[in-house]
Amino acid sequence: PTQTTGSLTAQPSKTPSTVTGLLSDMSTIGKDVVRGGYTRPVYSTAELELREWFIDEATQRGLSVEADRNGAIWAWWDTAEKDRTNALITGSHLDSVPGGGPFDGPLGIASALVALDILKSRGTNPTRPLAVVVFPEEEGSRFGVACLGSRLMTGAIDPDKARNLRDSGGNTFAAVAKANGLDPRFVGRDDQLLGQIGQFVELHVEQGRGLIELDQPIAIASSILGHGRWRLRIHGQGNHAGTTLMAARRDPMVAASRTVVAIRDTALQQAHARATVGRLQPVPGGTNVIASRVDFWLDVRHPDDAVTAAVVQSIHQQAQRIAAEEGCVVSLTEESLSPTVHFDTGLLHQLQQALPNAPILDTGAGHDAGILSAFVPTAMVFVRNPSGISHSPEEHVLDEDAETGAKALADALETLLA
Ligand code: HGY
Ligand code: MN
Ligand code: MN
Ligand code: MN
Repeated sequence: PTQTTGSLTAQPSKTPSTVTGLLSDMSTIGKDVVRGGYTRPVYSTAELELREWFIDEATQRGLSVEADRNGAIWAWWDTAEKDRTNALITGSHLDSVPGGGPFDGPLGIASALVALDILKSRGTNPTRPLAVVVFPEEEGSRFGVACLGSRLMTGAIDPDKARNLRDSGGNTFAAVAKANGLDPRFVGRDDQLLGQIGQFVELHVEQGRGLIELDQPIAIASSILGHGRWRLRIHGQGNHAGTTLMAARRDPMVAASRTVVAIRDTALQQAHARATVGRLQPVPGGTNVIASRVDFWLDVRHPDDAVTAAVVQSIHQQAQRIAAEEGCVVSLTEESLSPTVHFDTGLLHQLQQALPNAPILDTGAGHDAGILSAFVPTAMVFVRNPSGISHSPEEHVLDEDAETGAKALADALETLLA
């Protein structure tokens, strides 16, 4: 693991950075000229470049930077005694969805660095250690499982299942992790690290319209909607587009398309349900080729985990009926499942003391904080997104709201340190 030592107070005074300044440093890394926005899959050149940038920023601040067995990076502001118990952790992720916005993840990392700068400028001398963490593969865009890094650290995913996850090029997580300095034999639950964490607070861009409607710059999170991912695979008969009569076809693309509409119709029947197919891959994928197989992924979310299960079961039954009508065969495989998360009420009340004007909002977006909340008291702070759009180049945060968010995070951390 990358290891540097030092203490924040011993550093040459660095002009306190701004969130917008740090974000603009990152803004040239991983631009996607085809999709627009940013494409920064875990362990891609772009994400590795962002990791290096983060390590440099943290080292400049005198933080002790370490990588853990699962590929997360921890930048520690240690106490003089170097005793790492009951640590106060903040952080987020640097990886993105394909064509994502510049704030989903990086806003939390930049705000964490600025919040530590603010604490230092206030002369804070922490009685307990702080750390900024960068979790890998939060989006699950490369290996298919969201929050892979925090799931590994907490034991929320079987290490063997993780090692064998494959990216679209067929590379296993084990091989890619090994190529990036990890020993895949040792990925998995990290009791030592978990034992050091007292509380975790993640700042994140809001990925909805809550703060627009409330006309507020920041909010405290109450809960995260339960959500899961399933792969639907429909086998048909591949053939030539020109020589195969329509009546003789068993076209999985037709079965998949009918199923996608059935998915939308099923979700519309359940208040608060959200069901999405954002990724669909015909095989072999030629313009003049009837596909032999179509893979597509289902993302279902609902506050009640039992409703999520019922929606998925109904979709599976409809997919089987549709596939049979089209002379095809369908299989459904669960890839990841996250129950609805209610954040720690004690920690939420402490944040309310620090941020008395901040409303309380729930979210439909998953986060590493959601995974950690099953193991340590966890909270989230959201920053207004005037577009109300995320997982898109249209995601946005106003400069003044970005700085307000970092100050709010500093106030929250200071309250928790007291
Ligand atoms: O998918 C999500 O909700 C998160 O952005 N990973
Ligand atoms: Mn995110
Ligand atoms: Mn995201
Ligand atoms: Mn031909």
